[in-house]
Amino acid sequence: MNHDSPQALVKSQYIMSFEKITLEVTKLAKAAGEFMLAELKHFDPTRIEHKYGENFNLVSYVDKETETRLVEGLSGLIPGSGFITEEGTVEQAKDQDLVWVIDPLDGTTNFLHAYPQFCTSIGLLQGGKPVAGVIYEPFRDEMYYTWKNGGAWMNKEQLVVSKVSEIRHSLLACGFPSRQNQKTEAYMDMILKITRESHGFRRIGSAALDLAYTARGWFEGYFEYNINSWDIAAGVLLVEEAGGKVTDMKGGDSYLTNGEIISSNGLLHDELVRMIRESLGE
Ligand code: LIP
Repeated sequence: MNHDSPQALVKSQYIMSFEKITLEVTKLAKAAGEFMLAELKHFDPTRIEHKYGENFNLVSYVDKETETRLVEGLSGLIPGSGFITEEGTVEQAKDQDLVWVIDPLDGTTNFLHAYPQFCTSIGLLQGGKPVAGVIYEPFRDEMYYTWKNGGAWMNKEQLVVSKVSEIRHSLLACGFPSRQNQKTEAYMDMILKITRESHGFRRIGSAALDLAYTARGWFEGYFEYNINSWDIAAGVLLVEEAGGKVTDMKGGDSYLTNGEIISSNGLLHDELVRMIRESLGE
């Protein structure tokens, strides 16, 4: 794909194509990553805050300041666009057609422990459907970007999902919900079962990177529940544009709203959905 080939949006009044918008967003993501790395050098742990009074639900001024900077830059890219953001530093979208969905620092707990797997994740929805996405992992200086029908890219290299077609030959990723609920025991039993029937799991602590690593073929699949739209809005399009598949845990397409996601290379998706639904009794 020639990045310079303008692709005017058919039904859009915007002068920039999603391709050009995406490439502009990579510049904002890069600046956000540089800010995170600079702050990490002298981060004071006494500045860790707890959301909702929960010990495991962490945030800091780095998340909030990064979000503020991204919102300022994105507002100029598409005037009148709406925002759905993890830290709520801006009025949240109501009925705008184009909406940015932002996790300014995905992998917050990793960052606060100086564990180097975190990123910034910026998705763009049109009519509630992903049309562009950028994920930047500053420690590896790896920029993932995608736009609808434009392919999935990392530092100008086109991404393609893995060709492994059976769970028993797969490496998977998952997230563990921090809050206990009625599914937790069945979910953990399922993790144990699938661990034995695959090559194992990796739990990164960043949904956006789980999706990016699935798009680049490192993982054959990633799933999680109790996940937020801002964690996955950019990564779901990246996986689909790399040839993969994304559904909710019932095999439907409500993953941006119902807090459940299963993503994969597409080849073993049905098997993964079946195993998860059997384990959760759904
Ligand atoms: C994180 C998600 C991850 C989940 C963590 C946390 P945050 O987002 O990306 O998949 O397992 O509990 O929610 O809070 O670092 O932006």
